Amino acid sequence: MKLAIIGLPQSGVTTVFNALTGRHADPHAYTKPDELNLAVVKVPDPRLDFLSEHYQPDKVVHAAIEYVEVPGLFAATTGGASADAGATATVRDCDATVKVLRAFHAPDAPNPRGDNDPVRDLRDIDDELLTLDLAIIEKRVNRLRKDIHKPTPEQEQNKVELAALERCLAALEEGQELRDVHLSDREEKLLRGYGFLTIQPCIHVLNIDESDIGGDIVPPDLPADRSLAFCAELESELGELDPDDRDEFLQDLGIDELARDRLVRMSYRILDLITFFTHNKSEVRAWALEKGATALDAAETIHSDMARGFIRAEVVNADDLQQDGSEREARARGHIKTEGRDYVVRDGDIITIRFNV
Ligand SMILES: Nc1nc2c(ncn2[C@@H]2O[C@H](COP(=O)(O)OP(=O)(O)O)[C@@H](O)[C@H]2O)c(=O)[nH]1
Ligand SMILES: [Mg+2]
Repeated sequence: MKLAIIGLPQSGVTTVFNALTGRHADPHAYTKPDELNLAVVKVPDPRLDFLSEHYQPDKVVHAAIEYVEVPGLFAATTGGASADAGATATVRDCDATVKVLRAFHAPDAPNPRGDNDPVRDLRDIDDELLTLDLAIIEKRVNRLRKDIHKPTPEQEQNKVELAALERCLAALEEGQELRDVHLSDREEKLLRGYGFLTIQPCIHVLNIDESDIGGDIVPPDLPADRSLAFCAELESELGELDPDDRDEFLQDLGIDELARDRLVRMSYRILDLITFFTHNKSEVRAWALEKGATALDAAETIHSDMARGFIRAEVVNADDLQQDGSEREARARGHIKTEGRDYVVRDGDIITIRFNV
């Protein structure tokens, strides 16, 4: 799963990236589209600590979420060049977007728009994303309208696609995002390849001044369950501290949890992900999986061979195992189950796939 970090120039996109990764990408360097900042961020999970204690493996591997910084998408908003196709394609390829909105003051790095107005900035970002989707759909709809009467093997499918795209087109022309257009499973599959930008779930990051930490600062126009406020510059410095020293700092600053961890948890939630675990002698590992996925999907996530040769899954939930204290006790209480390929995985399941290839 991959999220694109985007925002207007000088809103702190690079600094948010640094806060996420503890990396030191130079905020002043121009990043070319072919040299994108890409980060793999661990998903914190207290159950992994228990499992590591319990199984004593050589290695513990966290689930991970990827973030890619996509600069230059909205330079035109502040008088620069319009978005290049490469940058847009990178965002299309992602599963969700993180929109950075400027709410900090910095005399040595003034807001190119003069004043801070995160709600205005979000509106401009969304308008631009909508325009990019509109351009693709208009082109495709015009093509299909011309060709739809030709009796080709794809004619039936094209009719379904055209009908869906026409609904999307009408919605965009009304200023509605594609996220809010109802699509059937078939339509959704047919349109997936276009990578529409306004269909992606998104998170709003309000990049605030250090002095505003802890304040009630998120404007009411932003959806509270998909918005975070933090000071990216401070958080990027916190990321560099030794974890042992960090907690005291955080307390003094009134910060409950690192922005990185908050953002990863929110990413998990908006992408509708759960975690399952695997273990063997050498490794305990957490994996991200879409909610509603089956044991077979879990097997596929680990290795395609496991899915191909799937026989059964042995499953115990980490919470049960922790309460029961041992495998033996978990078995006695019926908490270790044998499941088939269609079993719907629950968050926290420890899964052992039996397979044969
Ligand atoms: N005071 C303050 N300055 C920041 C913050 N975040 C970014 N900056 C500064 O704002 C400028 C633009 O940040 P940058 O991350 O390069 O923005 P980008 O153009 O969106 O990638 C830089 O000079 C940063 O040091 C912040 O939270 N507080
Ligand atoms: Mg930048």
